[in-house]
Amino acid sequence: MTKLNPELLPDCYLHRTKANDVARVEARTLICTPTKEEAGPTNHWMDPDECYKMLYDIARDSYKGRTMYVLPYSMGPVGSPFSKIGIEVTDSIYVVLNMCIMTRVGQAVLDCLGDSDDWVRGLHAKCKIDAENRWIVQFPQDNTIISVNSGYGGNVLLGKKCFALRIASYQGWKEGWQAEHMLILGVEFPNGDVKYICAAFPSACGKTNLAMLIPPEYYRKKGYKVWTVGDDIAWIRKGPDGRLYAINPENGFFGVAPGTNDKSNPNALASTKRGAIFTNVALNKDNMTVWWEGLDKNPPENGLDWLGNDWNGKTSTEVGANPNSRFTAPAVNCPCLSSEFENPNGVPISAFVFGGRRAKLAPLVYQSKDWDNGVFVGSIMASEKTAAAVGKVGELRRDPMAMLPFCGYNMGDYWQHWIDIGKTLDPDKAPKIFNVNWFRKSDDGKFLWPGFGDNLRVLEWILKRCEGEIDAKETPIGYVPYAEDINLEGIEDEVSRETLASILEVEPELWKEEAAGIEEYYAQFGDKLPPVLREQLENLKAAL
Ligand code: OXD
Ligand code: MN
Repeated sequence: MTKLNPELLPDCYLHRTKANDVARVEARTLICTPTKEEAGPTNHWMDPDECYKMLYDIARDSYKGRTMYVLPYSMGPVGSPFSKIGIEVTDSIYVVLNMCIMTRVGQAVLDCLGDSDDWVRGLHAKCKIDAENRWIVQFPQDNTIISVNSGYGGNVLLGKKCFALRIASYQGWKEGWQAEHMLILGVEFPNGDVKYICAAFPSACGKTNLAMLIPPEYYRKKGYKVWTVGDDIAWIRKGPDGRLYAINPENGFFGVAPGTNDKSNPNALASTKRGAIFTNVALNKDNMTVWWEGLDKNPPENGLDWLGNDWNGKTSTEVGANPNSRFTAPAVNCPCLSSEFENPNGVPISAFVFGGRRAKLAPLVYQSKDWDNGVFVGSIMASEKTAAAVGKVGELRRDPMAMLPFCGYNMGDYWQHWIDIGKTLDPDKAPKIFNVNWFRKSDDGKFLWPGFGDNLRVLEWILKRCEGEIDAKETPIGYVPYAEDINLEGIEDEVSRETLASILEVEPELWKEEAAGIEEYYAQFGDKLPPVLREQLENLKAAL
């Protein structure tokens, strides 16, 4: 690790992983349940006994001559009724330092745990960072995670994706709560009321930007504010008043660096100014600061690229930072961190929002007809692939609730769990469920919606719908806004009413093709597909 400029970036470090080890590896991420059916068709599976043997054979002796670190950590505020404890054993100081940012680590956790056996076992061994022997393995029934031959964030910070999503989703299923790949934000209205939204997007769809949204000037002047509770994961339970409450189990942000700048996300940038770790970005050797594509127009001339090679950002045709380079930043640094961040009882949720990257088809926003229809809307999420996971960028993949790589059990059972949760909620108290698509493009490939801070205009419509304050147009897919009901004040030059109307359009012909795609996707779940979702699909087809 390279220590960065102590004046400009106090207590900050740069770390480079091996070139073969820069992203999560889904093909090598396993859910080891006693039967393959428990893991389901969307997870990679291996027999647990066979897998333990394989992993111990790979890792045996790999700690010899190295330092072993033992990290007791809490996901969620220590002692909160939502929180869970893990212990990670690792031979990587990078893991230790990152976990100290991303989770709550230390003696208080052990004091809280006492002699309880309710903790998640995590074993990480860097071994030789051999891509052919890299495995990220969850054993949900054993509360155990084993990760070998990687030193990259999402594969080795076991509290995050492995525990807080894969193991926790399984725990939530068994215990009646939910672990979701969702940001949590609060919108403060001029009268001081704050309403909370949980939103799920596939990796690198601007989730961190939305979580830290800066209201457009027009809204700022009126007194609107947005507060960040979490940018990636939400743990959700029913509260004593019958509403759903969410906490962010993490304590920091593991954000995608490229594209993060003063305009796109000043709050995230501010969060990285102290006590942060940068992974696989470029180094400016003159002042020992960091740089990535999209930070500013001033790449270092005397730099090192993410591989550690000499790099002149002004003349080189190669990128300086890996497209999936990251910052690990303490949540407390974030200027818009919610005052409820440490609230052990979480925040009440008004709306769930699902989203994805679709150049066509999905309108800017629509509201599901009811809870079950909302579960359907989440289950059919699809997005054009990004750089956060290994694979071809741009191709479409279905990513239900953005949980495809993170659901620790059969996706069919997971959908049924959503439906069952809905049955326990009074419809007046249940969050309303929406879908958004910030990424609609014109035929010549231009984005039609400005996105970023202006997404607040859509959140405002969503929250008005939750309060029953505004009408909407019923369509075969759900309720769509009337174009005049989305506030365009301040961006009329950028987005005309006609353009807005065009991205609110529901085109039955395209949706019929989509329904055929959903049918094909659903087929793999066989009997595990909840009957409610099959019915929802039939209803959609009939309505189209
Ligand atoms: C992430 C991801 O890193 O979803 O948050 O890939
Ligand atoms: Mn994520």
